[in-house]
This record gives sequence, structure tokens and C-alpha cells, in this order.
Amino acid sequence: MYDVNEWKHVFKLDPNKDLPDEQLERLCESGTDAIVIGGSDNVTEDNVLRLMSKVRRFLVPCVLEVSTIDSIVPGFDLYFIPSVLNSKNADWIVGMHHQAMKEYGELMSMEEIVTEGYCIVNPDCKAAALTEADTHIETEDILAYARVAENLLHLPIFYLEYSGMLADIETVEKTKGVLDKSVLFYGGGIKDAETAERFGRHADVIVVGNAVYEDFDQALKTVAAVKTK
Ligand code: 1GP
Repeated sequence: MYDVNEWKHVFKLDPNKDLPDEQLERLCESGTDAIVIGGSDNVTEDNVLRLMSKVRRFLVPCVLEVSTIDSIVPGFDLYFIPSVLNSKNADWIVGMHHQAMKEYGELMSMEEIVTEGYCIVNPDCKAAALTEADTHIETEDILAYARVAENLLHLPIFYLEYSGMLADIETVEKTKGVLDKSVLFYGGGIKDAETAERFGRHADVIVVGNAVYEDFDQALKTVAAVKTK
């Protein structure tokens, strides 16, 4: 029903941050392919539920990117399950997943679940610290993780995560060059239409997060930059 292969753009909203209702409405009706709810800090059942119920008033697909087992709330269209391929802590690769399956495996509708193979590159982002990601990596390592995601693990999404900083565009281009089946999500530092257009040329899907809270009007323009082609 929802096919990430057809997506170009998503907004990622942080359940720990407030957004005026009027802005949320403009995001939901912007033509973006999905609203992803996810964050690293204080992601609770309460604030996930509150944000989901606001997004749910609109037709846009609403996705929960699961970061803690405790904040899994029913009612989303899709659940993205990250596995941090360059984490030094097995919990973030498969440990919490094992725990979640043990507790909820029988209740899960697998058609709502999409696994993301993450590679977190910005050493200064919260996600890198939280997941103990090995960010001392070269482009060749990133390409190898992309190949692990696609060829060994057959993951539907490879997520190149620079949260808070912009990648070198050549890294994104090269990463796309080794992927054929896994959808390349790129997130990090996209704040305006021009950057969105440049990164959208190589990434299958661009993720716009912080810009929503920092410069809303510019963030909104990132949709048309990748969706008009
Ligand atoms: C964060 O990849 C997203 O998980 C988006 O990054 O917040 O830098 O836009 P930004």
C-alpha cells in the first residue's frame, strides 16, 4: 500500500519539539511523501501519541521511526525499524530488535514494518553518541555498509545519516552508485530548496528534519525542489 520506492521527500518531526498547528498543517499538505516521527531525546509514548494524532488529521502517510520499545504506539501507517550498521554496540544492530520481537513479535503486522540499515556519519550528532556509532569511517566504509544493507541483509532502505550537517555530495553520489534495490535515504543539513534539489539528484529520498524548526519557510520549499521533476 505504501511504497518507499516511489518516495522522494519526507519530513522528520521530533516528538520532543513543538510546532504550531498551522505549520504542521502546511507540512502535511505540502506534497511530501510522508511525515516520519522520530527523535533521539525524550521520545515517550505520550509525545509520540500527541504528534501522531495531529498528523493523522491529514491524508499524508504517517510513519513512526522506532527508537525505543516503550514509545511504540499503534495507529501509524508504517513503522521504520532502524538497525545502525556502524554501531559498536550490538543492541543497536539487533539487540533491541530481538527484545521487541520477543515481547511483541506475535502482535506485529509485518507488512507495516520497514527495516532501515543506518550508517551514521556525523560524529557530533546525538544519534551517533546514543548508538555508539563508529564515525571514523571513510567513503569506502560507507559504500561497504551500503553493500551490506543491500546484498547481504536485503534491507529495503539504506539510510545515510548526517543529522545536523551536510554530507559531501560526492559521498551521496557514490553511495547511490552501489545501490540498486535498497532505497537510499539521505538526511542531514538540508535547509533550503537548492540543497534539496542537489541532494535529491543522488539520494532516492531526502529527509528534512531540523530545518522545520529553524527556518520553516525554507524547509517547506524543499518539497517542490524534489517533487516537481
Ligand atoms: C535526522 O536525517 C534526519 O535524523 C534529518 O537531518 O535534522 O539535519 O535535517 P537534519
